[in-house]
Amino acid sequence: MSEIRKQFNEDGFVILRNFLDKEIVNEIYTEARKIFAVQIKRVTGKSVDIDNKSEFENAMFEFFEKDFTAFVNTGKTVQHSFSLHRLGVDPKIEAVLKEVGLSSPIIGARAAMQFNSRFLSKNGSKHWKLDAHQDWRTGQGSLDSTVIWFPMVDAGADIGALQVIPGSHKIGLQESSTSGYQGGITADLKEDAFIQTEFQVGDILVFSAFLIHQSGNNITNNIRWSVQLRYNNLDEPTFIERGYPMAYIYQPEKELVTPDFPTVAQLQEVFS
Ligand SMILES: O=C(O)CCC(=O)C(=O)O
Repeated sequence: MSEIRKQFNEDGFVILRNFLDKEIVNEIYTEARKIFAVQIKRVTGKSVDIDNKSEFENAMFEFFEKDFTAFVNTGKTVQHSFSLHRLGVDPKIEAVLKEVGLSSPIIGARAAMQFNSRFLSKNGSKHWKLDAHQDWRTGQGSLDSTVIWFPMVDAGADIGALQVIPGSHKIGLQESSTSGYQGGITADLKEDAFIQTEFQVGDILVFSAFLIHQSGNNITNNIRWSVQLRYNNLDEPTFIERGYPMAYIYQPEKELVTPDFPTVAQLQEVFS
Protein backbone atom coordinates (compact mmCIF):
# COMPACT_ATOMS: atom_id res chain seq x y z
CA MET A 1 0.00 0.00 0.00
CA SER A 2 1.37 3.42 -0.90
CA GLU A 3 2.32 5.94 1.80
CA ILE A 4 -0.39 8.24 0.52
CA ARG A 5 -3.05 5.57 0.89
CA LYS A 6 -1.78 4.59 4.35
CA GLN A 7 -1.95 8.19 5.51
CA PHE A 8 -5.36 8.66 3.90
CA ASN A 9 -6.72 5.56 5.65
CA GLU A 10 -5.24 6.57 8.97
CA ASP A 11 -6.01 10.30 9.07
CA GLY A 12 -8.90 10.47 6.60
CA PHE A 13 -7.03 13.00 4.49
CA VAL A 14 -3.81 13.80 2.71
CA ILE A 15 -2.47 17.11 1.48
CA LEU A 16 -0.56 16.73 -1.77
CA ARG A 17 1.82 19.62 -2.25
CA ASN A 18 2.35 21.18 -5.64
CA PHE A 19 0.05 18.57 -7.17
CA LEU A 20 -1.73 20.75 -9.70
CA ASP A 21 -0.10 22.83 -12.35
CA LYS A 22 -0.55 26.45 -11.21
CA GLU A 23 -1.57 27.35 -14.76
CA ILE A 24 -4.50 24.93 -14.61
CA VAL A 25 -5.69 26.40 -11.30
CA ASN A 26 -5.27 29.88 -12.66
CA GLU A 27 -7.29 29.04 -15.74
CA ILE A 28 -10.26 28.05 -13.57
CA TYR A 29 -9.84 31.11 -11.37
CA THR A 30 -9.55 33.40 -14.40
CA GLU A 31 -12.54 31.92 -16.16
CA ALA A 32 -14.64 32.41 -13.01
CA ARG A 33 -13.58 36.04 -12.65
CA LYS A 34 -14.25 36.73 -16.33
CA ILE A 35 -17.78 35.39 -15.99
CA PHE A 36 -18.37 37.53 -12.89
CA ALA A 37 -16.89 40.57 -14.67
CA VAL A 38 -19.63 40.44 -17.33
CA GLN A 39 -22.36 40.69 -14.70
CA ILE A 40 -20.40 43.21 -12.63
CA LYS A 41 -20.38 45.44 -15.72
CA ARG A 42 -24.11 44.98 -16.27
CA VAL A 43 -25.08 45.58 -12.64
CA THR A 44 -22.59 48.21 -11.48
CA GLY A 45 -21.62 49.74 -14.82
CA LYS A 46 -17.94 49.17 -13.99
CA SER A 47 -15.44 47.49 -16.29
CA VAL A 48 -13.18 45.77 -13.80
CA ASP A 49 -9.63 44.55 -14.19
CA ILE A 50 -9.90 40.94 -13.03
CA ASP A 51 -6.20 40.93 -12.15
CA ASN A 52 -6.50 43.89 -9.83
CA LYS A 53 -7.51 42.01 -6.70
CA SER A 54 -8.91 44.82 -4.58
CA GLU A 55 -10.69 46.51 -7.50
CA PHE A 56 -12.18 43.23 -8.64
CA GLU A 57 -13.20 41.96 -5.22
CA ASN A 58 -14.71 45.30 -4.18
CA ALA A 59 -16.75 45.12 -7.37
CA MET A 60 -17.82 41.59 -6.40
CA PHE A 61 -19.07 42.95 -3.06
CA GLU A 62 -20.92 45.76 -4.82
CA PHE A 63 -22.48 43.29 -7.27
CA PHE A 64 -23.59 41.12 -4.33
CA GLU A 65 -25.26 44.10 -2.65
CA LYS A 66 -26.92 45.44 -5.81
CA ASP A 67 -28.34 42.28 -7.37
CA PHE A 68 -28.30 39.30 -5.07
CA THR A 69 -30.25 37.06 -7.45
CA ALA A 70 -27.89 37.70 -10.33
CA PHE A 71 -24.93 37.20 -7.99
CA VAL A 72 -26.23 33.80 -6.89
CA ASN A 73 -26.95 32.77 -10.46
CA THR A 74 -23.55 33.94 -11.65
CA GLY A 75 -22.02 32.01 -8.76
CA LYS A 76 -23.78 28.92 -10.06
CA THR A 77 -22.77 29.67 -13.64
CA VAL A 78 -19.05 29.80 -12.83
CA GLN A 79 -19.43 26.29 -11.45
CA HIS A 80 -20.36 25.14 -14.94
CA SER A 81 -17.14 26.36 -16.52
CA PHE A 82 -15.30 24.11 -18.95
CA SER A 83 -11.97 24.61 -17.18
CA LEU A 84 -13.39 23.42 -13.85
CA HIS A 85 -15.08 20.39 -15.34
CA ARG A 86 -12.02 19.48 -17.43
CA LEU A 87 -10.01 19.31 -14.23
CA GLY A 88 -12.67 17.19 -12.54
CA VAL A 89 -12.06 14.37 -15.01
CA ASP A 90 -8.33 14.92 -15.51
CA PRO A 91 -6.28 11.67 -15.56
CA LYS A 92 -4.15 13.05 -12.72
CA ILE A 93 -7.24 13.39 -10.55
CA GLU A 94 -8.40 9.93 -11.56
CA ALA A 95 -4.99 8.52 -10.64
CA VAL A 96 -4.97 10.07 -7.18
CA LEU A 97 -8.49 8.79 -6.50
CA LYS A 98 -7.32 5.31 -7.45
CA GLU A 99 -4.30 5.72 -5.25
CA VAL A 100 -6.49 6.38 -2.19
CA GLY A 101 -8.59 3.33 -3.01
CA LEU A 102 -11.39 4.26 -5.42
CA SER A 103 -10.83 1.49 -7.94
CA SER A 104 -13.55 2.79 -10.27
CA PRO A 105 -14.13 6.46 -9.54
CA ILE A 106 -17.21 8.30 -10.75
CA ILE A 107 -18.34 11.88 -10.21
CA GLY A 108 -20.46 12.09 -7.06
CA ALA A 109 -21.75 15.61 -7.54
CA ARG A 110 -21.22 18.50 -9.90
CA ALA A 111 -17.86 20.19 -9.39
CA ALA A 112 -18.29 23.13 -7.06
CA MET A 113 -16.57 26.42 -6.36
CA GLN A 114 -16.86 28.65 -3.33
CA PHE A 115 -16.06 32.31 -2.81
CA ASN A 116 -15.90 32.76 0.94
CA SER A 117 -16.00 36.21 2.42
CA ARG A 118 -18.06 37.78 5.16
CA PHE A 119 -18.83 40.54 2.64
CA LEU A 120 -20.68 37.97 0.53
CA SER A 121 -23.18 37.19 3.24
CA LYS A 122 -26.55 38.71 4.07
CA ASN A 123 -27.42 40.41 7.36
CA GLY A 124 -24.32 39.33 9.20
CA SER A 125 -25.31 35.66 8.83
CA LYS A 126 -22.65 33.00 8.69
CA HIS A 127 -23.80 31.67 5.33
CA TRP A 128 -20.35 32.25 3.87
CA LYS A 129 -18.80 29.48 5.91
CA LEU A 130 -19.76 25.94 6.71
CA ASP A 131 -20.03 24.54 10.22
CA ALA A 132 -18.50 21.19 11.09
CA HIS A 133 -19.94 18.51 8.84
CA GLN A 134 -19.25 15.31 6.95
CA ASP A 135 -19.80 15.49 3.21
CA TRP A 136 -21.11 11.95 3.13
CA ARG A 137 -24.42 13.17 4.57
CA THR A 138 -25.06 15.27 1.48
CA GLY A 139 -23.69 12.78 -1.05
CA GLN A 140 -24.68 9.42 0.53
CA GLY A 141 -22.57 7.59 -2.03
CA SER A 142 -19.96 4.86 -1.62
CA LEU A 143 -18.38 4.31 1.79
CA ASP A 144 -15.05 5.39 0.32
CA SER A 145 -16.56 8.53 -1.21
CA THR A 146 -13.79 11.10 -1.52
CA VAL A 147 -13.55 14.86 -1.82
CA ILE A 148 -10.80 16.96 -3.35
CA TRP A 149 -10.63 20.51 -2.03
CA PHE A 150 -8.18 23.19 -3.06
CA PRO A 151 -7.97 26.95 -2.90
CA MET A 152 -7.23 28.97 -6.02
CA VAL A 153 -5.34 31.54 -3.95
CA ASP A 154 -2.69 30.83 -1.33
CA ALA A 155 -4.69 30.00 1.79
CA GLY A 156 -3.83 29.63 5.45
CA ALA A 157 -5.63 30.38 8.70
CA ASP A 158 -6.22 34.09 8.00
CA ILE A 159 -8.18 33.53 4.82
CA GLY A 160 -10.03 30.61 6.38
CA ALA A 161 -8.63 27.47 4.77
CA LEU A 162 -10.42 24.28 5.79
CA GLN A 163 -10.06 22.85 9.31
CA VAL A 164 -10.24 19.06 9.76
CA ILE A 165 -10.35 16.55 12.60
CA PRO A 166 -7.75 13.87 11.79
CA GLY A 167 -9.11 10.34 12.14
CA SER A 168 -12.74 11.48 12.42
CA HIS A 169 -13.65 9.55 9.25
CA LYS A 170 -13.68 6.39 11.34
CA ILE A 171 -16.10 7.49 14.06
CA GLY A 172 -19.25 7.05 12.00
CA LEU A 173 -21.86 9.34 10.53
CA GLN A 174 -22.58 12.05 13.11
CA GLU A 175 -25.99 13.52 13.84
CA SER A 176 -26.45 16.78 12.02
CA SER A 177 -28.99 19.60 12.15
CA THR A 178 -29.83 19.08 8.47
CA SER A 179 -28.43 17.17 5.56
CA GLY A 180 -28.25 20.40 3.53
CA TYR A 181 -25.34 22.80 3.26
CA GLN A 182 -26.13 24.98 6.22
CA GLY A 183 -26.43 22.13 8.68
CA GLY A 184 -23.82 21.21 11.18
CA ILE A 185 -22.89 18.34 13.46
CA THR A 186 -24.95 18.65 16.63
CA ALA A 187 -22.54 16.81 18.95
CA ASP A 188 -20.18 18.98 20.96
CA LEU A 189 -16.89 19.00 19.09
CA LYS A 190 -13.80 20.34 20.76
CA GLU A 191 -12.36 23.26 18.80
CA ASP A 192 -8.85 22.02 19.59
CA ALA A 193 -9.59 18.72 17.84
CA PHE A 194 -9.47 20.60 14.53
CA ILE A 195 -6.25 21.23 12.74
CA GLN A 196 -5.84 24.19 10.44
CA THR A 197 -4.76 23.30 6.90
CA GLU A 198 -2.58 25.63 4.82
CA PHE A 199 -2.04 25.73 1.08
CA GLN A 200 -0.05 27.27 -1.71
CA VAL A 201 -1.73 27.38 -5.11
CA GLY A 202 -1.29 23.90 -6.61
CA ASP A 203 -1.65 22.01 -3.32
CA ILE A 204 -4.74 19.84 -2.87
CA LEU A 205 -6.52 18.29 0.09
CA VAL A 206 -7.93 14.82 -0.57
CA PHE A 207 -10.30 13.65 2.14
CA SER A 208 -12.80 10.95 3.01
CA ALA A 209 -16.41 12.13 2.79
CA PHE A 210 -16.69 10.97 6.43
CA LEU A 211 -13.96 13.32 7.66
CA ILE A 212 -15.32 16.02 9.96
CA HIS A 213 -14.29 19.42 8.67
CA GLN A 214 -15.38 23.04 8.70
CA SER A 215 -14.58 26.31 7.00
CA GLY A 216 -11.88 28.35 8.63
CA ASN A 217 -12.54 31.95 9.56
CA ASN A 218 -11.65 34.34 6.77
CA ILE A 219 -10.67 37.46 8.68
CA THR A 220 -9.09 39.12 5.64
CA ASN A 221 -10.81 41.53 3.27
CA ASN A 222 -10.21 39.11 0.41
CA ILE A 223 -12.31 36.36 -1.04
CA ARG A 224 -11.16 32.80 -0.45
CA TRP A 225 -11.76 31.13 -3.81
CA SER A 226 -11.83 27.34 -3.62
CA VAL A 227 -12.89 24.27 -5.57
CA GLN A 228 -14.53 21.07 -4.35
CA LEU A 229 -14.65 17.88 -6.40
CA ARG A 230 -16.62 14.88 -5.16
CA TYR A 231 -16.34 11.25 -6.20
CA ASN A 232 -17.76 7.81 -5.47
CA ASN A 233 -16.41 4.37 -6.18
CA LEU A 234 -18.58 2.28 -8.50
CA ASP A 235 -16.98 -0.91 -7.19
CA GLU A 236 -17.77 -0.35 -3.51
CA PRO A 237 -20.12 -3.24 -2.55
CA THR A 238 -22.61 -1.30 -0.38
CA PHE A 239 -22.89 1.37 -3.09
CA ILE A 240 -23.79 -1.33 -5.60
CA GLU A 241 -26.12 -3.00 -3.09
CA ARG A 242 -27.96 0.27 -2.40
CA GLY A 243 -28.59 0.76 -6.13
CA TYR A 244 -26.11 3.64 -6.68
CA PRO A 245 -28.13 6.22 -4.70
CA MET A 246 -27.94 9.78 -6.00
CA ALA A 247 -28.78 12.22 -3.22
CA TYR A 248 -27.98 15.36 -5.19
CA ILE A 249 -31.17 16.54 -6.80
CA TYR A 250 -30.90 18.84 -9.78
CA GLN A 251 -34.21 20.09 -11.08
CA PRO A 252 -35.41 22.78 -13.44
CA GLU A 253 -37.37 25.87 -12.36
CA LYS A 254 -41.08 25.26 -12.68
CA GLU A 255 -41.79 28.78 -13.93
CA LEU A 256 -40.16 30.86 -16.62
CA VAL A 257 -37.32 32.81 -15.00
CA THR A 258 -37.94 35.74 -17.36
CA PRO A 259 -41.69 35.98 -18.01
CA ASP A 260 -42.83 36.33 -21.63
CA PHE A 261 -39.33 35.65 -22.89
CA PRO A 262 -38.19 35.14 -25.64
CA THR A 263 -40.13 36.78 -28.43
CA VAL A 264 -40.31 35.16 -31.83
CA ALA A 265 -38.38 38.12 -33.24
CA GLN A 266 -35.50 37.51 -30.80
CA LEU A 267 -35.29 33.89 -31.88
CA GLN A 268 -35.40 34.78 -35.53
CA GLU A 269 -32.55 37.24 -34.96
CA VAL A 270 -30.43 34.51 -33.31
CA PHE A 271 -30.88 32.15 -36.21
CA SER A 272 -30.77 34.69 -39.02
O1 LIG B 1 -14.60 25.66 1.48
C1 LIG B 1 -15.17 25.67 2.57
O2 LIG B 1 -15.03 26.54 3.40
C2 LIG B 1 -16.08 24.55 2.93
C3 LIG B 1 -16.11 23.49 1.92
C4 LIG B 1 -16.65 22.26 2.49
O3 LIG B 1 -16.60 22.00 3.64
C5 LIG B 1 -17.27 21.32 1.62
O4 LIG B 1 -17.41 21.62 0.43
O5 LIG B 1 -17.65 20.26 2.09
